[in-house]
Amino acid sequence: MELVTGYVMQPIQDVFPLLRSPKKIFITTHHKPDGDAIGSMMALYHYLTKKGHHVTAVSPSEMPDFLAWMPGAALALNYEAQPTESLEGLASADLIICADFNDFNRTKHLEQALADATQPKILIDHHLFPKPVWDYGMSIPEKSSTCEMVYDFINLYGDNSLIDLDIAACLYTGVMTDTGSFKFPITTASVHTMVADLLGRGLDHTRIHEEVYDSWSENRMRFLGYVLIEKMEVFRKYNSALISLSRKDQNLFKSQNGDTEGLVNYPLSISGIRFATLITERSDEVKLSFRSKGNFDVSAFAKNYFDGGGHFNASGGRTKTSFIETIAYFKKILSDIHPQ
Ligand SMILES: [Mn+2]
Repeated sequence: MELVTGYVMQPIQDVFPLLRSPKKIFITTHHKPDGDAIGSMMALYHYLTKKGHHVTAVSPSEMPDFLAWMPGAALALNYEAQPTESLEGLASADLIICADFNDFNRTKHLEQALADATQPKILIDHHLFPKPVWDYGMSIPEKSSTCEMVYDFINLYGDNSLIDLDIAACLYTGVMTDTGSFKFPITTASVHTMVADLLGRGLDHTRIHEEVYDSWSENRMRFLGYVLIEKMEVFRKYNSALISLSRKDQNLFKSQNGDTEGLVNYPLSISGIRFATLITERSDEVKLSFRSKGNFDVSAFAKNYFDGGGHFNASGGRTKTSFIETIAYFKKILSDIHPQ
């Protein structure tokens, strides 16, 4: 995987001396956080609190219901609901840690405040092409998840024994969700070694699977049925499928925050489909999610056509173009590029 940045952060080990005395630490993650975002943020929250630091964890937007069970989730601030407390936490912090994103614009409304902050900034992330704005950190696209990197960070500091069941549950959630329950190619042996370590401590992984995947409302299940019957187009010629959801579609089943989570993956279960796209109409923009199997690089695709990025097999983008025009544009690109 080619990384053309020319930008070098101080290695994460250089942060350790800063953590020898109690510090005020601000941790945040990306807007519309997923399991890896909240998992890595809360694992760091528990670990650093245990080390004697004062930690403020801020999610840029509300966390989805399927993560509300996570240990300490109620201790995290939601920037959209608690902007004043969140910004106070940022202003008073000695250090800033950014987990599971590598461009301030992924935090949406926190972007400017982070850019203006003068404290040392630390990155722990596995997306491609970090912006050159962090002082210290780890940016490793070959890692399965930011949670795996937080686990590495704790071990590097020699604190493996501090991993308790709360930290383990947070870490497991992120690695499980970002690897598609351990099936994506990025699920290396080191992922399984980490999971073995967590299970060895008595982690109840079955409960976590149930909390995350078997906590749907009846409406969400019926919404999925509607989407697959009415809203999925399959383009056999291009080994591709598209799901497009207008705002009206999203309101039909009293859909909740998080109900579109994972929809983009369903078409990839159709034999022969290698590229799946979800186009979602939001109030202020149109959002696109891309997933692929095999050799089609959806990170480059998102970057080239939709102002986005992410990983080789999972990425996203956005546009200010209308929903209808976006669908037409997408179909045109599809016939131009012929994904294999
Ligand atoms: Mn991630």
